[in-house]
Amino acid sequence: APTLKERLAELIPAEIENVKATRAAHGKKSFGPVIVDQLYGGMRGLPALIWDGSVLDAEEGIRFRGKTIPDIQEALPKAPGGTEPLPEGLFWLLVTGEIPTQEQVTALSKEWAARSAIPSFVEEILDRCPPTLHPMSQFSLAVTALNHDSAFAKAYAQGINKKDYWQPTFEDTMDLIAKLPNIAGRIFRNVYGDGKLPAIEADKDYSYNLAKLLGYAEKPEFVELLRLYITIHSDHEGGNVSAHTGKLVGSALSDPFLAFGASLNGLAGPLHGLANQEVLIWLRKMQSKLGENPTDEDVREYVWTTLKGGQVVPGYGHAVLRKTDPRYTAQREFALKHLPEDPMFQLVSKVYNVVPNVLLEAGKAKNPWPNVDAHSGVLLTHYGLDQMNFYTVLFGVSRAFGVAAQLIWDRALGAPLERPKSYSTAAINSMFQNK
Ligand code: AMX
Repeated sequence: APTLKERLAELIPAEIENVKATRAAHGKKSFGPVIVDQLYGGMRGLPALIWDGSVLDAEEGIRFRGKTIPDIQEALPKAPGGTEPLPEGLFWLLVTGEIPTQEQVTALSKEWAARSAIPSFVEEILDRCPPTLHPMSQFSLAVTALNHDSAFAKAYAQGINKKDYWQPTFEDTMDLIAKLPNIAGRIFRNVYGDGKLPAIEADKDYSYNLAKLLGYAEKPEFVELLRLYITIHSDHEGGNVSAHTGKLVGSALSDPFLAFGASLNGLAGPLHGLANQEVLIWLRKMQSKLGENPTDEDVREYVWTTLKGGQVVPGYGHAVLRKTDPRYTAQREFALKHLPEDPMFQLVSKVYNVVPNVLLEAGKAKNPWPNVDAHSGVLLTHYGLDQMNFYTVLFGVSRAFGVAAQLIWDRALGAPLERPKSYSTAAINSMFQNK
């Protein structure tokens, strides 16, 4: 069976032809008008990017290469004795559009374990960070610093031919993904522990090794949770802040470490990936105010207080989705299976019964339903990982999968520099003066 790189080499020429044919057939067709409000409104709904790994439907949620979350839970290879998909398989799917064999997934686990070591100067950068520096800032520093050994940057400096860009890009993205557990683990141990880190096991899967570095290898249920977590957080089409940033920065031929470092800085914002931390803080505050077992009415009032204070309810709403996020549902199912009695999970369920109605009543949010971040923190907390400001780092580890897959294809297909047109308000006013 071919390796991932061999399979890619087979797929790329046909995809280059496919894109050519698509552009020849549809290149001059219009998606409809662009209106001025979209320039002021964060470009919502503006068709502007190609992203092959996944497509998001407002009602149905995410599909990875055409497959829903339940589809991939069914189809992707599992760890021995496990029931959740291995993220290795999801990466293979994102990159090739194909479901890998168990053997191919095992080979990927081994390859990532073999590439997992980080340079000692990056360890030193992390060790010098004050524990008060947010884990996401540390994460971004370390990922950016990996650019020191970028195969792409080196090949570019040596004058690589354009048509070969994808090869060193592939090598860099494999290194990037492989090294993230050692970075995340080191941040975790430095900030919350004694800084000592166990070694990655060469014959274990990616999620097991990440769990081990965090100190959770002895909890098989937690390892399963990580497999699910990384799989469902990996990719959410191309327009979200972290994905789009990675693609944008990559379009300048910045190498994958620079591109993904930029993604992480976007993911660290409270309206995006930091929301999982925000949700837990918000729930904790609610618990301390209302006690362990609040009534629906108490929760309702608490939600109204949040809104009246000019704050958002974290974990609710979405720029594209208009229904409950299937990533929320997958986590809820995990909780129903493994921790139905957990008091925090019950609070999350209660919040789920109350918040959408309040948001509807308030009448502003276009989507009153929960997103992925409304649930993830509670699952992690259940197993003892209650260091909330670390949560977005785990989101970042998994978001690398989606960004990496697209970076490889962008270089394989010769994606150009991104450069949309901007206008000033004065220009808009003069342009439409008499119209
Ligand atoms: N609580 C309170 N108000 C909300 C809200 C929420 N959860 N979601 C949206 N609104 C408000 C907006 O702030 C906006 O108010 P404004 O008109 O005063 O500026 C109004 O409703 C309309 O916003 P929208 O069109 O529905 O949402 P959007 O596309 O502009 O933003 C999002 C989407 C996710 C940023 C927003 O719903 C939000 O702030 N949610 C809470 C934070 C969160 O959970 N983020 C994580 C999203 C998933 C992810 O990226 N990881």
